[in-house]
Amino acid sequence: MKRRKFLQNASLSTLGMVATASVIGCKNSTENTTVIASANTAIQPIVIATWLVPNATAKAWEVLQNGGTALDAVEQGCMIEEADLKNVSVGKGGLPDRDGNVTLDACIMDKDGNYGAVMCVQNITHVISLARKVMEKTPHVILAGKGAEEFGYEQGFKKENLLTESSKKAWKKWKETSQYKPIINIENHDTIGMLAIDSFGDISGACTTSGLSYKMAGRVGDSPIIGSGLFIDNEIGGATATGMGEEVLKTVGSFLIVELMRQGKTPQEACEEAVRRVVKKSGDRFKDFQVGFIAINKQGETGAYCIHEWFNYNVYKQGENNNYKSAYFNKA
Ligand code: SD4
Repeated sequence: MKRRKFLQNASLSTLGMVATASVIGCKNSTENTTVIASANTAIQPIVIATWLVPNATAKAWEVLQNGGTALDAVEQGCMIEEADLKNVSVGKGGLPDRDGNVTLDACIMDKDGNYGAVMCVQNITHVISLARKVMEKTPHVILAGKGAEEFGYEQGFKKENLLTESSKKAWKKWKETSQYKPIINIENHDTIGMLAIDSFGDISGACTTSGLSYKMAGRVGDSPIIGSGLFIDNEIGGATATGMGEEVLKTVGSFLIVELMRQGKTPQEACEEAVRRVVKKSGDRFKDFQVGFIAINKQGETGAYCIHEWFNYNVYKQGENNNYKSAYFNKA
């Protein structure tokens, strides 16, 4: 696992409509109303993504700066990681399952609550785009395995070998002992979950992964599952997850976070509650796995929380691309 460089956890929950706050004190009421109205419509675009993914958030930001939608931003941002051979948890170069096959999961969700996902896909790098095609070009929301792959080729996706020499080498080494045990943060955890607000104030999200390394053939995690790996409600906000998918699935973590925000919690409070829920359900097992969540609300406030130290995330806002260390549960 590469060493990660980050800033200390800033109080991101205080972000948002700075312009609005600064005009509330205006004396002249007519002027005041006008200014507040325009300040409220001056939406600040923002991108947030799991782990140290500055190139991905930069790409998404570029899309937003060019007037693009949050949906385009999260798709194009995620594609950067899918093509990056150094990221062994996403796309091409991802670590394979225990049989040596790289299988990818992805999902995407737009401002209207539309959702598309693919799971257990081999030989296609940009599964986030394939998930978008499922959302936009089929009457379905999920395609799996061979069917998803065939649909991809029909849509013009290229057939590629996703297993790089170095991932093959790592798999062969793993095969010498073949012991599957999740190791907190040392196991590959670079799944990208990305949330964005565009200049129209609309929210979209995307999540793409090769899943847990050396998983059983056919295993699917939380990342492509609506409400677990990702959830967006354009009226409220969005959330996405990384870490041990089985545990996220059991708590439907991302949906939970959005619902907690609907009930008035800040993104930070909602992420913390979701992590506590995961921990509580797991009994003592939480000591052996990591789960991390990030969230954003309609006002552009963000939150992040994880079980164990060393989860981090990138935020691009107001022209600055920063990586932050997440607050965490297990202080033991
Ligand atoms: C999974 N949640 O398949 C994914 C793995 C992950 O960073 O997040 N890795 O369970």
